[in-house]
Amino acid sequence: MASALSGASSTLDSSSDSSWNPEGISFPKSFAWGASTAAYQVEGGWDADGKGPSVWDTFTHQGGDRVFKNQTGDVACGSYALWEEDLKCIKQLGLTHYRFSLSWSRLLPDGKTGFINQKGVEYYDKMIDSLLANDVTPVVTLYHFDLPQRLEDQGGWRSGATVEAFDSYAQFCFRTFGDRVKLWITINEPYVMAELGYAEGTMAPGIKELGTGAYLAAHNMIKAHAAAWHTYDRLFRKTQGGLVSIALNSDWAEPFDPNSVADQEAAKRHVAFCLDWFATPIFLNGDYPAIMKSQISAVCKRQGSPSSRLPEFTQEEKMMIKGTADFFSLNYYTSRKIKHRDNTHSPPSMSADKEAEQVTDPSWPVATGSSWLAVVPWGLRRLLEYIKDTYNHPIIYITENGFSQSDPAALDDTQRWEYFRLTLLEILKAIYVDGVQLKGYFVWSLLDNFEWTCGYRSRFGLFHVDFENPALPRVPYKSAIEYAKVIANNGLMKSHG
Ligand code: PNW
Repeated sequence: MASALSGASSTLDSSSDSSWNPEGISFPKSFAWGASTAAYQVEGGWDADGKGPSVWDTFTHQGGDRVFKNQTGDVACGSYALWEEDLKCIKQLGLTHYRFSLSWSRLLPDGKTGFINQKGVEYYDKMIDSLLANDVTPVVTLYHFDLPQRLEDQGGWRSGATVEAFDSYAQFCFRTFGDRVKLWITINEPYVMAELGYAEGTMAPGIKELGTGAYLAAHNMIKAHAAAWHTYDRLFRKTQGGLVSIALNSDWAEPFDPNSVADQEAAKRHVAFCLDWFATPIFLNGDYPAIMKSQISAVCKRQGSPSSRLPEFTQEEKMMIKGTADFFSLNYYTSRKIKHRDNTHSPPSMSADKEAEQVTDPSWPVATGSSWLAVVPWGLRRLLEYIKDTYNHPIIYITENGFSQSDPAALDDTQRWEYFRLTLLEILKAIYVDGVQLKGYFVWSLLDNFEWTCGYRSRFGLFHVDFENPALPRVPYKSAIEYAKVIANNGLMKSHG
């Protein structure tokens, strides 16, 4: 093992204090140890008991080779019927927290509160109650990519009507489950939904509007998040005492040539166009990052357009959006090296607006199940420090981090556990050297599941799921067994040899 990764460890540990070895040091008291899933990726039961269709049901049923082998989440891990099996996995790991998402159209089949599907409420009641009975804290995402199809039919995230529908849905969920759920995430990864769902169109709903779709969808998602936060604040915070945030994903970015000012600026833009796009308005000032506003309007001018393709918030909206998160929820997977790229002659798109080109360092290992996932544990530490410095030292939870294997995947995933171990070491440095207020770490994912356009080819689970076997048995990978030890110990054991 050491030999396979020795190169990786040295290039991956670029910290100045690599002599300080935090192995054997405990994580802070009450550190949250979690795993995450999302409804469409695990539940199956796509039309069971009155569930309405979501955009992912439509997208996968349309075929067209947009998903690996035209696979669907119709059955997935069968968690809608097999919740008890998932609970066994959660208990076997000894998780303190479990993050899952509610299927909006299972609760509200047409997306609106006029008709409530009681069977959906019962399913999530059962999950929440049994988690609490086993001392596991539920962390609930309201919306994880699976917009009700009925709302998409009315414009989806390109329409202001979805902002209102989301706020009503959130209010319904807070009222129904908030007596027991104290940690809420409104929207998962608005960046991914906006860019891949509404601009590039590679994910559901498959809208291809390069240059405008992502900005418009993100604009409405930010407003929807803020509205839901205010609804919680106004109607539920006093009685329920919970916290509400939004899960933001980001790469860490390093300049390709550390001595090039152009590359340094491009690396900043890479993070700005992903993380700060949402975090600046929500955590700081209600408005988009200055670097994004100036960059996009400059590019638009060059393209002969007098106005920017980036929408503007009104003064009132800025006041409404500012300060609407009670903690920072970060999903981290990978890092990139970034070069400045002149895009004067490219057609409008967000990637052209950004004028940055991504390069992966060939010395970084890549997760076998996802070509985009270069394994860069120290990038997480840098990103955490950036968040601490930029967003006023917030409380942070890493609500997703993981490494995929490709199907078929061996239960002995020693190499993957090494990636987790290196990541946990970087987290210890972030906490104890950098003073980041990091309160929890959630592995993506509890189970191998439907990995969006990669279908079942890309396995992120701590538990292997045999999708060929109708019983969908869950079996722990070695990583699950090692993670359970870390949780029991509240820290890594000193490695031997
Ligand atoms: C996250 N990309 O999504 C999601 O929150 C999970 O649902 C997903 O399974 C997990 O990461 C692993 O991919 C992403 O294309 C989707 O770069 C796409 C990308 C990154 C993250």
